[in-house]
Amino acid sequence: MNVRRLLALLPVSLLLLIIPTAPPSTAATVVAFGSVVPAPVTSTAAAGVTYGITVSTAVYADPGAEGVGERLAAPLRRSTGYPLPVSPAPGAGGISLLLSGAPATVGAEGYQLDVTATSIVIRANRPAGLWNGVQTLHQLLPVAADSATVQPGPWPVPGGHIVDYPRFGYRGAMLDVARHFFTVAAVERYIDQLALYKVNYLHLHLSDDQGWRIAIDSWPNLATYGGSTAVGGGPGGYYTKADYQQIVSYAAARSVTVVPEIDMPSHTNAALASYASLNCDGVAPPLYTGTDVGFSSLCTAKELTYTFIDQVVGELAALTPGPYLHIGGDEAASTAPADYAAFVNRVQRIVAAHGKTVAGWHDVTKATPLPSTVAQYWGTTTNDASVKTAAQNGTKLIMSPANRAYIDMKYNSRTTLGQNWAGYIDVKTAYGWDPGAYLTGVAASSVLGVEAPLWTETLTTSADIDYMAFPRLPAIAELGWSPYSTHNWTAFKQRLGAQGPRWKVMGVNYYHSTQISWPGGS
Ligand code: IFG
Repeated sequence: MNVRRLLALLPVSLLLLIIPTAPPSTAATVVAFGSVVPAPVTSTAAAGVTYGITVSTAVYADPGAEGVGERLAAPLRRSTGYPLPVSPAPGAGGISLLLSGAPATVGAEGYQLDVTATSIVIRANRPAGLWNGVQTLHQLLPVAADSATVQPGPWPVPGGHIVDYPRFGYRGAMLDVARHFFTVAAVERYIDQLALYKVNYLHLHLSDDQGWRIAIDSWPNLATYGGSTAVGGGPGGYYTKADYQQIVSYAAARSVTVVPEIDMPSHTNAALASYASLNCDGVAPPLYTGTDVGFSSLCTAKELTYTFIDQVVGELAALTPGPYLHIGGDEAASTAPADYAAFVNRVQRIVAAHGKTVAGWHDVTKATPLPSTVAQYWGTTTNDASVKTAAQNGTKLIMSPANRAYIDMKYNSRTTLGQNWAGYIDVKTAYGWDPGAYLTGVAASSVLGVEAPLWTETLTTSADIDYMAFPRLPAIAELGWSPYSTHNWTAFKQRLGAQGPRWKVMGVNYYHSTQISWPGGS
């Protein structure tokens, strides 16, 4: 009996199972080699050359690069359906992650990427460099590679050569989990998004007037009571130590270092409400669910305050492998200036005693910063006398000017989420400045890098985070990574637009800024 007659005997339903009804095969468009954000130091496309990832493609990783290899392969297995084994290097063809042969110029975080018709090779001096090279490769994959379900191929990667390394070592994002609490999963989701743009620090604003978000064994009410609400009176929440360690290790596996912040002496109502003894008058204020700032202050005159800080900082430092512990220090309107300076000077020594480098909002330059203390600039002017003096005395800065980098600011008057006290920040504004030459009298050598703070008075969901962070966070990330010689709005907005189709596949709820042309209406 011939096949035709056999098929004719089969019920239609079974036939449909047999005949591959492949979805309309969208021949994967090859991503433009020059569309990477942040812009690499050097990037040369090999016209007409593509590498095709196939069912037989393997990842070859040098010792120490296996984790990076696995994090490259895992999402690709999900979207291609291919096995994509990670095997010890060397290997012929395939995707090689090598810790030798990189130019010395790429330093600890840079890499060299070569895509030819027969292989993809990423070379770096450190795993962090390979990780950054993998982020660039990630952006060169067809956007379908970010699909959560198996997609039909092909999987072409554009050919070319890149040598790349960062301008600044500190390329951060801050998430305020105090005004509104965000789950471990939501934070991990944000880390995945940040990593794609080579952000390497995540500053978590863990405490404020409206919430205390990290369990401290020696002061248990901080989390259980101080973490029980939020702006607007919602249920709040907090991280157990295990939760915080999960965030830290998830971040570390993606070359992101967590910077925890316990804001003090102001922005402390949640702590003061949790323990009457912390208050100068021995009376605990009620929990606070509004959005005012500057009304609270730890009791700088009480010795218990410093015992409290020592124990909180000690427990947090023990959970934090990163070098920095952020003490906040902002908006201390309810602390007399002399008391504020004495308080900050003493707290810096407590943090240092626990082996951490102090970071603080630039208000701490009103005290006497330790030589190693890092001041985070959040002003809206380009001239700040105390910051200039501190920088000239050796203080290093993280640049977060509120009218450029505060991505909780509205894009424009029509943006429903966010605030506008620092003005509107559209994409061009977020991109249009040079962190190394922003403050009068502050040399580029004083600048460690940049950070995009996302305050959450008005934000409650991951979709809200997406909307405010994208597309502005990649702009800040580019300012942190790319040479200023590549700074060009016309070129940047083209590369930024090319990210849109990938964000769509990733399910990122990004703002379709009218300053950007989004290909395919993505
Ligand atoms: N300023 C406050 C934040 C937050 C912010 C919202 C700093 C350092 C306004 N302090 O920014 O707590 O309320 O844009």
